[in-house]
Amino acid sequence: MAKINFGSRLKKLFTSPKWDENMFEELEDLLIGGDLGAVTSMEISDRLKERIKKDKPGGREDIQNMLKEMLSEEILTEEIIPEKDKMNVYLILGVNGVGKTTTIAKMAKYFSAMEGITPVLSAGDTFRAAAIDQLEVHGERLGIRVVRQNPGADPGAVIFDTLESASARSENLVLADTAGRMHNKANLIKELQKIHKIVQSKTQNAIYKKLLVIDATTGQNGLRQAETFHEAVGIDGIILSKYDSAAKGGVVVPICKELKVPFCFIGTGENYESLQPFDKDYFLNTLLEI
Ligand SMILES: Nc1nc2c(ncn2[C@@H]2O[C@H](COP(=O)(O)OP(=O)(O)OP(=O)(O)O)[C@@H](O)[C@H]2O)c(=O)[nH]1
Ligand SMILES: [Mg+2]
Repeated sequence: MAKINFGSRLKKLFTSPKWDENMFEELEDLLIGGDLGAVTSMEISDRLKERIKKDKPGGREDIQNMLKEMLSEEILTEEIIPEKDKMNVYLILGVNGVGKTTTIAKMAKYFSAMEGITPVLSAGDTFRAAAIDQLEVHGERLGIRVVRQNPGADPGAVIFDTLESASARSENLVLADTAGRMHNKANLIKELQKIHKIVQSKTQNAIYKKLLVIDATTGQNGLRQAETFHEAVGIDGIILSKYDSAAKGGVVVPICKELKVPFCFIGTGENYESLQPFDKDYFLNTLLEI
């Protein structure tokens, strides 16, 4: 979308004096432009039309709230809380640049504040030397141990090592980084499937989750990323990153609708504190400028 925000445009549309056929056509276009996808946009627009006929809203705010309610019904969320008495392993996935490594650091800080949870970071992105260093810097700043090997090492082996040493040290939360880039997409998928197999074989008594990071600013592409990763290894939860940079993120709705995978965290900035459990109210109020 161009410069004006999705939420502002919706507000302007709902302020119009007549809620006629034209408005719903424009609404559908706006929703598509807001990354809700063609099918969802049409459905939502039709449902809102019915609802307006039936419930006779008093004005713009009423319609905004009707839309919010409809979108809220489509969004799945789940709070992720590690279990103290078990080994918890979270494999963080996503294409390059979405915010995986930063999110791991934020999660480490977030979870280490919970009583009885001791995180350890696993430098599973061995594809780039800088990725290992980046994780190590976060670990140093946060005072959290990082398990690493040399660049080019087998990521599965790094994560395997992390699990072994974490068990020996009574650390109970492994946050594992992964590469978002390989020579090509098929390679990336194959590599992830390999890592997944290793972790799975090693975590029969652990709580193992594969969490995908989606960048809020990438638009419809986010749905394709989610489909690809879900098909390759199965995703247990999604983290929406960079929700601070623009009022974009409509893609959350078609992702939930299509894949039935819940959103668990929302990232709203570059510092360690900018991570919260995914709250639908916050998400939708920001998206719709309510
Ligand atoms: N504004 C904003 N920036 C973020 C957020 N999360 C991450 N970033 C920034 O996004 C950039 C990429 O973050 P990384 O954590 O390195 O992303 P990555 O997915 O690990 O990237 P690769 O390892 O290259 O695949 C960095 O400049 C981060 O500071 C967020 O929630 N908000
Ligand atoms: Mg990274």
